Amino acid sequence: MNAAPSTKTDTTLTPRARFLAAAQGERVDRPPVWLMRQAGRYLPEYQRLRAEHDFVTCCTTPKLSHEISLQPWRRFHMDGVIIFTDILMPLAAAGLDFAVTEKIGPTLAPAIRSAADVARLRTPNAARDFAYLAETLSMLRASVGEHAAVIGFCGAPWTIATYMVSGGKAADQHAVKQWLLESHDTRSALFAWLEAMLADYLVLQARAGADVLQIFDSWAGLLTATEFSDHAGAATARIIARVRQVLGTACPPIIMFVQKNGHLLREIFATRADVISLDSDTNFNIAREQIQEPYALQGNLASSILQQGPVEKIIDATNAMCAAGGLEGFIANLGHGVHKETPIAHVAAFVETVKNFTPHSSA
Ligand code: 1CP
Repeated sequence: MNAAPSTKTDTTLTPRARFLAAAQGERVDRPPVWLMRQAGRYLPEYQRLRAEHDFVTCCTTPKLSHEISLQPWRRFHMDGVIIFTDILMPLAAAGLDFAVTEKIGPTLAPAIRSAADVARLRTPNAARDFAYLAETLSMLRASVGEHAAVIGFCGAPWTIATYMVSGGKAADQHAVKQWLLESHDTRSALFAWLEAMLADYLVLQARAGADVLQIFDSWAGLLTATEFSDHAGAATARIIARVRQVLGTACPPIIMFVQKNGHLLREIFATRADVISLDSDTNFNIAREQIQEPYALQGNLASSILQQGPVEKIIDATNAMCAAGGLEGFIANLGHGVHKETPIAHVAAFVETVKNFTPHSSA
């Protein structure tokens, strides 16, 4: 990708070093691998813990969130371990009532419908209100050492806003999008509040031990390219600039995820994230042609293939994905998250295939 890429193909490359090198666009021995939503409901050991503790307790108790983050890693040894929490968790510190319940999903109350509602939100004090998160991250950093990169994350303002104005999972994302686009005062007040809070939240995670940061803008793929760059992308770009300004050279690589992103690649690039996560409909070569600058990519096996299998199909599709992604600036992942019904053997096949990948695997 770079004109004269530095090459890290040494067989002693640790998983953490491999992940960081790929995120910075460098050449590595094989692609690093992890899965979005790798911790959670497809794992029986997660289900057992959740039967005993509610979701918020799992996130705010470092012993539990550390354990849940490590559950998938103990089984599969991915190159990255993502901290167990949720994009909506920081809102609990703002005085909103947040819960996750079976069948309903996440709920937030009260819903935000005006600039006056935004003015009533408490601005979290990161060091105090997210101390539990810092503790979990430093425990994870100590537990995995060089054997994995620790991934911190947040939701992007656009996606978090869709949950805040709906009081949870939106029944109709198109209606929420329209409402947010038309409600200028509420949107600008809410985005300003979210940007400040999320920048502090990411800085805290980096200082506590996150090696990489991912920003999830799951619902921004419903926007047109212009709407994205005017609103969702602009807000994320300001957060990224702020985090880099505060952390300087210690700033971890930042991965940007949008669920449906084929029409937004240039606009996502403009946020200045280090890595763009591609959905399963977008081809790596097309993405590289569109961006035309050295750039790291992540993705993009379809979560439905991982769920449905069979294993031979997963192996073939994963090898094809790695061949297209290449050894330079590519992180192997799914196009979106692991589905709850995914068999464990399928996840194992995916991770193993990437770990055994050589440029000849998909010949
Ligand atoms: O036990 C349970 O029922 C909880 C289900 C669950 C889990 C396991 C929720 C509620 N959140 C999480 C953890 C989570 N969420 C993680 C950490 C685990 C990991 O990745 O391994 C992460 C990164 C998220 C991110 C997240 N939450 C996103 C962005 C990614 C995506 O999937 O698009 C979104 C949109 C959410 C909101 C949310 N929280 C929970 C659910 C079920 C949802 C989706 C709701 C919806 O469909 O609108």
